[in-house]
Amino acid sequence: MWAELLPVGRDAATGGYHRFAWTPPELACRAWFLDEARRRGLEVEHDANGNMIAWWLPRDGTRDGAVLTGSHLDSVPGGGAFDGPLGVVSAFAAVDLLRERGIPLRRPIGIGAFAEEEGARFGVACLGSRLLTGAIDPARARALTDGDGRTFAGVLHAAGLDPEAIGPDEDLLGRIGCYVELHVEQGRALQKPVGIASAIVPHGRWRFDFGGEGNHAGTTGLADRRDPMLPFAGMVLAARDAAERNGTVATVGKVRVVPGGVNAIASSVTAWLDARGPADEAVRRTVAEVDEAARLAARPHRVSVDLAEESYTEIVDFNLALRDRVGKALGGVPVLPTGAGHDAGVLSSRLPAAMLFVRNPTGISHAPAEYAEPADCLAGVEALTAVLADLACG
Ligand code: HGY
Ligand code: MN
Ligand code: MN
Ligand code: MN
Repeated sequence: MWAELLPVGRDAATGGYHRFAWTPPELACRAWFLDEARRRGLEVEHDANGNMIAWWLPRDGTRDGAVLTGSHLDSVPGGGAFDGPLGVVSAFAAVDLLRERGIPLRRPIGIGAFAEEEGARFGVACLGSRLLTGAIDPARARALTDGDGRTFAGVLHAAGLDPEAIGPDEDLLGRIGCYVELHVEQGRALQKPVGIASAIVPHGRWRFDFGGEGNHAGTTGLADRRDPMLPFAGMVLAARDAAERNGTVATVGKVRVVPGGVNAIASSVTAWLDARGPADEAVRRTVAEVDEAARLAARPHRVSVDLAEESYTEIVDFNLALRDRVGKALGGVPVLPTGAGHDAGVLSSRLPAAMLFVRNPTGISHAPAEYAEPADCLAGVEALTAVLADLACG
């Protein structure tokens, strides 16, 4: 069960998962979510942004002061099996344990599946929770496009949602007392099966657009070229140098070359920079230095450079009171910061949020080698059950 949490969208050749928001594999996971909720008699709420919440409500019908848990179902391209689904599957398993153990429910427990957490399709990380909390302008979100030029508005419409209705949901937020997300560890720090997040470091992603001139690879002399691949190459190398200088991490993992022909000089190159680090200004300095290097490399080739910030999250220090309470419920487990962004980080701008991590022996994430031992996954379920029991039951 744990090793193949949700075998949907798995590439048999690489073992990687490809579950972009609102594509068939992720839609299949959405259908799985609804089925799991239905099997448990949980009422599912869909907000206008594509987020889903399966509610276990107390007998007296209370809807306020809810404890929300869950995570996301989408993945990065070629992602691992656990990032996202582990939090959702564990939430259903924790509700099952609470019920089996007859622990009386005092406050609603919601199991959330947030939309487009990875931002792999439309470019903005945690798009669903950013819309829910008002952290992104709905008009900007509607206009976001995927690699095939489809707009987010168009995809929502095709999924039966009204693109004009997206945006903050104050009624839903007002009903939630806190959010606790369980997630596979994305690194290799945990020596125990379960840990707690202290903070999420500042992190963001920027898009570089390099504009050149398409031409024939064989008949165009070097002096006549405006090749955007050259400043792009400079930008990639500059990202590593800037990260080393500033004590941050910077990654260029996605690039789009137009037209992408072996024998055609590119007319344009779009490249994305992911930069993160222990302090806001170090991340900002990293990006500024990459931008400067890209422009310097572009000048002799008469290539244009445009830089756009796609999403940025400042440091998230998780709510201390909730973090300590979760730690107490678990009887003391390691507390550690993370360099990975999560919906819990976005939600923490509007309500107390906490994160539980389940040990990852490979330390690898966003790749097929991402892993968590079944025994550690079960320890994660027991931990989430204990936290939910403390916060919502008894
Ligand atoms: O990119 C991240 O840090 C997260 O895994 N979405
Ligand atoms: Mn991820
Ligand atoms: Mn995740
Ligand atoms: Mn995440």
